[in-house]
Amino acid sequence: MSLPAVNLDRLRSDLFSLFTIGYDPKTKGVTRLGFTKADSEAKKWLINRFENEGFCASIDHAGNVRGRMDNKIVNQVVATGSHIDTVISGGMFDGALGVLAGLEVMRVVKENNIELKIPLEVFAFAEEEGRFGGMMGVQALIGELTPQWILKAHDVNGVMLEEELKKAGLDPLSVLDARVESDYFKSFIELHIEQGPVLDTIKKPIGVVSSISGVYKWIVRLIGKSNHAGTAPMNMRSDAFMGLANFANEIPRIIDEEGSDKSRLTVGKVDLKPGHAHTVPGEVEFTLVGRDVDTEVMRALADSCRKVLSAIARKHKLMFEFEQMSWLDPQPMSDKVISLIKTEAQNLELPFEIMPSGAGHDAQHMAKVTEAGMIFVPSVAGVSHAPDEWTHWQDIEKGANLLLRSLLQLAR
Ligand code: HGY
Ligand code: MN
Ligand code: MN
Repeated sequence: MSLPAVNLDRLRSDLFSLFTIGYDPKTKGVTRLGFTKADSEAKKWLINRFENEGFCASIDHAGNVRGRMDNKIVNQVVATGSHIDTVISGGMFDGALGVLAGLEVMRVVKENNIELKIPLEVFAFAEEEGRFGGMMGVQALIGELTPQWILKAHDVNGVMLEEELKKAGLDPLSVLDARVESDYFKSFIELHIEQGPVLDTIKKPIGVVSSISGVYKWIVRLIGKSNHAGTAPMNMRSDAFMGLANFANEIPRIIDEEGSDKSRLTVGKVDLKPGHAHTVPGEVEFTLVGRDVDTEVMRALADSCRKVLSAIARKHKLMFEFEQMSWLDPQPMSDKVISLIKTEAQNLELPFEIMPSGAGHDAQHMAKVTEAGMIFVPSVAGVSHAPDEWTHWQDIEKGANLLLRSLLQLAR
């Protein structure tokens, strides 16, 4: 009897229809930032998809969408899933693949009448992309959030999380009620695109993730003095842009001296104030995201960034301040789940690569409360967080079948 397999057409059709929510024909990308209208619309769409297939779905107090085959009360599940919020102008697959592959696994279990000892649950974790810092949905589930963080959290434009939660119909402090019992999760596997160039370069269809990089996110401010661009002599300026430019030039040296080949420092958003061509910028606010697979290296990077920014502020007669929006530690995946995924890949005769993840994922939080693993599929040219993020359908089918087999191993 042939083992069950996913139906790629169904998965592809779900991916395409979700992609239309928040799609921008100008950029060809999709924007569904956490707790925006597009994000809420996507959650409603997903709940409908579960229900149209005869499954049960709900939104919890933290905005996580949770799908089950029935609404029987259970005290333990095998979980899978990812996120459906996106970055600005993102691609079709980041997060969505893991959630919709989980839905497809449920359809295959149902149509093949597969008996499961432990029920499956599919999650679309809320706000994974860290609009407010961190990965709020999964951190709420595992009980990592505090009332202080919830009430203080804001995005890079100063929009308060509290306000956005209320607009999405959620009570900010009830977010803490989303926490589940620590033994609720028997195990967790997340299918995700690699978002990097490794698998595409070595031409392997599957990555089995060994560990997930840590990530910290700062909002940095350098405050100098606005002044006339024509009259202010160059040596009498407190020019915030020159401070940032000086820091940008220091990044390669910081990584060389304190980092590893897995270290990343990224300035992704810059606001120059007052932002007029004839005015020396008196202030700059920018995001700084640091990453590495080793906590000590992450700390060394952060310390060095702080020291270099202080020195640059003195040199350019600027004030330096920063706010740490989040610090997520690197996390190893479970050896047991890694070897299970490897065995199922061998059974499917899929070549695979054991590899770390440079991107952060919900799995790095699930790994704190249960045995967690991740399956990667290749990103064409390693591109992600951009409209031209792409993964070939054959690879999607292979990754989804490996997810199916691995979950069945855990749930049967
Ligand atoms: O940015 C990341 O690492 C992930 O996509 N949230
Ligand atoms: Mn993701
Ligand atoms: Mn992402």
